[in-house]
Amino acid sequence: PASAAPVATHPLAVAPVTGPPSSVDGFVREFLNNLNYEQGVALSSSSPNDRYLALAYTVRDYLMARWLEDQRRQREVQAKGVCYLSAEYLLGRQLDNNLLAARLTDIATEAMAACGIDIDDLRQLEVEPGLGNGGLGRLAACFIDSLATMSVPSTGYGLRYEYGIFRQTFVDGEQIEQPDAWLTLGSPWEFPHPEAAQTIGFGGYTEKYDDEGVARSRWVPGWTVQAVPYNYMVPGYHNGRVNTLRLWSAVASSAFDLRIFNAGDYAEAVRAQTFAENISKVLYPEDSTPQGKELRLQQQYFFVAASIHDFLEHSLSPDFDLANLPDRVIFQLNDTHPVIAVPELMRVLVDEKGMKWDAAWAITQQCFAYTCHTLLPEALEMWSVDLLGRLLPRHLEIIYRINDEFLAAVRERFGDDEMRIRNMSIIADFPERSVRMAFLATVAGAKVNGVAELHSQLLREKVLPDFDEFYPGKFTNVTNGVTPRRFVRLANPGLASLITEALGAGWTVDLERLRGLEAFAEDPEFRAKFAEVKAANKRRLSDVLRTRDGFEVSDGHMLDVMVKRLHEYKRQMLKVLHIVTLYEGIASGRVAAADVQPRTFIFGAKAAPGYVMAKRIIHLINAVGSVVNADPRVEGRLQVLFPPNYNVTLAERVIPAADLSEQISLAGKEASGTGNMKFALSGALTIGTDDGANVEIRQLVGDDNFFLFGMTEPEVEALWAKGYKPSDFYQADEGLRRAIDLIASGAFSGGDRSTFEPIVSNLLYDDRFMVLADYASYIAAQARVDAAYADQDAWTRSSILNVARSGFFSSDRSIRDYIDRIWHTPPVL
Ligand code: 9GP
Repeated sequence: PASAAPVATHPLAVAPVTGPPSSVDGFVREFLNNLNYEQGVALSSSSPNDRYLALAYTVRDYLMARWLEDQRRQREVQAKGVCYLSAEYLLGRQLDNNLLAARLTDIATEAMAACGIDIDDLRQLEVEPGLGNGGLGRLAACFIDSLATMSVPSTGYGLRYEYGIFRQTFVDGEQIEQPDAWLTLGSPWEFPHPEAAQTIGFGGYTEKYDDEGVARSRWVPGWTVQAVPYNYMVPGYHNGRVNTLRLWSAVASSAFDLRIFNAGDYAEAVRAQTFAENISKVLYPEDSTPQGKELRLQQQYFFVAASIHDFLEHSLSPDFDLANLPDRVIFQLNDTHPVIAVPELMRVLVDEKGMKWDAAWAITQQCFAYTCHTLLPEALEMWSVDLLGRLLPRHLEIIYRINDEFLAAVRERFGDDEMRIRNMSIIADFPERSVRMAFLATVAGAKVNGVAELHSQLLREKVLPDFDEFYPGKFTNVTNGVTPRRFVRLANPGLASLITEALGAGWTVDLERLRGLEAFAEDPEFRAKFAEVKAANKRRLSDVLRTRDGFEVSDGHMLDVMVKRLHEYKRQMLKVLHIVTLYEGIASGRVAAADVQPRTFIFGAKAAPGYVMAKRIIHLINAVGSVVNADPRVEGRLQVLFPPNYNVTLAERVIPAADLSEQISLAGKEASGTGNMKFALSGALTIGTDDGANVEIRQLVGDDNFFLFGMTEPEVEALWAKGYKPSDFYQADEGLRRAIDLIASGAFSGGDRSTFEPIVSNLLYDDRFMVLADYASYIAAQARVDAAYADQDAWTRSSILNVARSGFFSSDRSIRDYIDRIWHTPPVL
């Protein structure tokens, strides 16, 4: 492995920081060089993919000197930095982001034009790396963007899944999952470093031994896998900084068994190789089977162990005293997925570096911090002791000891309160003996944070109350944020220009400046321009959906958008009931189509492959769409569109076009949401519950510019306590009855009543997420939306105020909060 000591001794060892000349001619030269020497083709015979790759290489070349310089500086300065450990990074396309960061967009566009190439055609070729499921992965991508833009020394660590989140298609309205082979044509943005591979152990046993009179433990793994790092550039915006994202790929320690191969058993010969490489094969494999669970734990340990070793070997000077580790690094645990890093660091410090347990534990407790992203109990991971002991026997011993000492401290403080001890134990006894990873993270972390004010409060009060009492000051909040570079500058260029015209440049890195737009909300000329930007964004979306999916978006409709993972708690069902209610009114003749506000409803959502109810809801949305869109009685005034395979690239088109943002989870269930922030920053008005970051959005944009509905979290609790009977709500509300009856009648399933029966009975007799209880309030809020939309000018004013007051939701502000409250890692300028 490369030594941490600076090696660049010759003055030309690092290219000049300025990089290649920033001129159109310079860019063309560099591009043609890459086409010829990297792709091995002439411009005249190059394929579009050759050109895309050569363009990407050229952008890389411009960033390279900065990147190398930053790596050198980070080694030299030895400042405290952040290692962000995350199982997901939902990056989106890289080309535009990197052009923007390096101020190359115009030059590259002109240079391509000079070569007879439309840069837009190349943009479309990029396959986004879908290395995440949803909000959590996209948040990680926003955070590394902000860290680079704010010049904070940091590395993002994660997994390089060969197949990202599945590609969703619909067959007869039902979700079908296809593998996402994002690497087929090669990714020009990654730099593999097989020479820096780490060896990661699994299985085996532990043993005690005598080390010159000191009793010690060690782990003897049963098998190993190689972790090969792939580096990605993470350029800061216009600041000349480039941080690193390092994703690990699994490779077998020995390729295959030549003896078995020669004997003709080809499958057996490569068995070990396949087994090892499965570790980074697919994002979050289905974990409803025991094999799936084991693979997931393997993934988690694989990437955090590789990351910790990588940091210790490559980022510290050779004579570094590990006692000072907390002065050099904070490992941020993004949810429970990387928490196995805690016993791994302990094992390295105690078993490999020979440190005393207490000293190692004191260090470990300062080197980790934990972000919790959920309130759903099923999302707080637990690993069975049986599995953990088999896969990571030494880590299990370490966890037991951490737990013993922790519980002893609890006893000392609270006496032998067995109930409390059982509630706080890192090891749970029921339903099977298992390790509660969120508890381990809380005990080990210097700080624990939730991701919105309400979430952090509920985390303290409901999920981990005993811990909050035991560790005063440990819990804090950092409200999520989103990067304005990708979600305003790139996704919404029309709005970005309008803002710059009004406020000058600078807002892209100081989003609170958007406040300055408040005054413009009162200016009719500005409102007209703003409305034109929205109209243009709708046309852009319409073009995309036409080419991508063959959809025709009707003109003059309100765009009512719900895009997010499909989960019952997010309540896409409530949206469906609203649509069915509107449709039923028209179909029954009680409401004249002409009296209905024309709306296009856009859905985007993937359901976890094993989540049967979520997949049924997808089927229902498509079925409702087919019927509503085709019914002449509707006169085209309602339209339901569900483009498949919602991803970052599509989000960048859908969000800027939206009029109405649906954030309708049951209060107390959505930790934060980040889509809600992107919509508000694009001028969509929110219809939402008092949940997650909606609360803060509403407080900032004001009640007049937000459509609030539904129960509050305490009201939800009170209704549960009283006894919730969804069928009572069904009986009591005629509109609700009609909507549910229409679904139950088979109206959306060709007369077959059984197709959606499970959804109907789930709503009537279970309804864990209280869809029926919030229905009336939701319908009333939608009527307020219609009334407000009727006055287009007033709507535009509200829309401008949403943008003006959402500057708080920049991920730069989140990172500043992390630095102040948790990391204490000042920028290195
Ligand atoms: O469900 C939360 C979502 O509300 C939040 O915005 C996002 C980022 O903090 O994390 C999601 N959580 C997960 O994906 C799993 O815990």
